[in-house]
Amino acid sequence: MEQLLQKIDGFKSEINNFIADKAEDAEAFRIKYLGTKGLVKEVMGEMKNVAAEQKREFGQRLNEFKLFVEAKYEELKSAAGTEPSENGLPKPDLSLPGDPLPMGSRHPISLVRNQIVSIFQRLGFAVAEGPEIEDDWHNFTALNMPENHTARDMQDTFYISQSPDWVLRTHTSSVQVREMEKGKLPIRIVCPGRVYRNETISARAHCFFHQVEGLYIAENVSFADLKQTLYFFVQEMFGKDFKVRFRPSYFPFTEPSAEMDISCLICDGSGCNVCKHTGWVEILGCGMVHPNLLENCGIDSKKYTGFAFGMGVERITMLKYQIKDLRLFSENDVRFLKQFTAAT
Ligand code: 2NL
Repeated sequence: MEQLLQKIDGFKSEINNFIADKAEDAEAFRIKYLGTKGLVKEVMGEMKNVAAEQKREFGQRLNEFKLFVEAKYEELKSAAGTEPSENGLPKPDLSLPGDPLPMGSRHPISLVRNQIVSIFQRLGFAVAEGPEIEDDWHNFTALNMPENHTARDMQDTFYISQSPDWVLRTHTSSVQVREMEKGKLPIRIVCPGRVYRNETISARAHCFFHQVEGLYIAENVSFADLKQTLYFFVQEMFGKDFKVRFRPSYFPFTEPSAEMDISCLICDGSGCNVCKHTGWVEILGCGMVHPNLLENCGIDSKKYTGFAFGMGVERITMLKYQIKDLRLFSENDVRFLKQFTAAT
């Protein structure tokens, strides 16, 4: 029996040194030591050759050995990662946690556009969207900018080379024209979207940017309604600690027209680079819808009046987050993009 026990101890050190890199190695171990023709079965078979008075002790030692081999097998299996499956490939361990996916964040332009849109939604404005490739009528002519109108020169336009009648829209006013043409009144909409202008790319200009335009047409809509709507908007957007002013301006689609400024949020009106030492920053353009536009779209300009406004989302985002270069918005540098987190 002594000899047998020594043999078992020899196997123990062999077993201890067994290494399984793959699931197949653990399986080879199982076959070699725990299989029907394996070593454990073999030494168990020695029982019959052991003297009767030693059977009890030998049995105990054998049992210990079996447990030792089984424990080692479990260890090798988990070290090799997986149990072998019928097709020989490692079985996936479904209890393991998944690979972590890095959390993305919304683009700052999307965040601010959503914020602008939701402020107007709370005032009862619906959202309207339309095509980015527009015909001349919806982008220019209907908006009081007929062929040869000087305002067309103000915006360098991308024309579709196959047809001079098609352009990349230069503003989302074209979407509002489409809504007016439907003839369902009153109209109270905001139109967010991407627009295109043929500009040389720099810190302050890009060949595409984003706008939110708004339009309200009903009976008896006045300039006072316009002012109050926009007061509400800037207060919701920027807080309440600043001054607001309207300056007379010109747009072909509105009469009268105005631009809205707020006192500079950076220097509180005392003068800095952001406000170019004027104390004021321009936020948006607006005005009363020109009667020609209403008539162009089949709306009775004697019965209905309306106001409209338009703002650049990049401009508002730059003010809000003090971003100095427009190009950051389209370069997709994650070091820039991951700094923006918000619920919307
Ligand atoms: C600006 C100024 C403006 C409008 C857009 C508009 C649209 C229709 C009728 C009348 Cl359908 N007006 N839009 C009006 C005034 C200003 O945008 O600076 N945008 C970035």
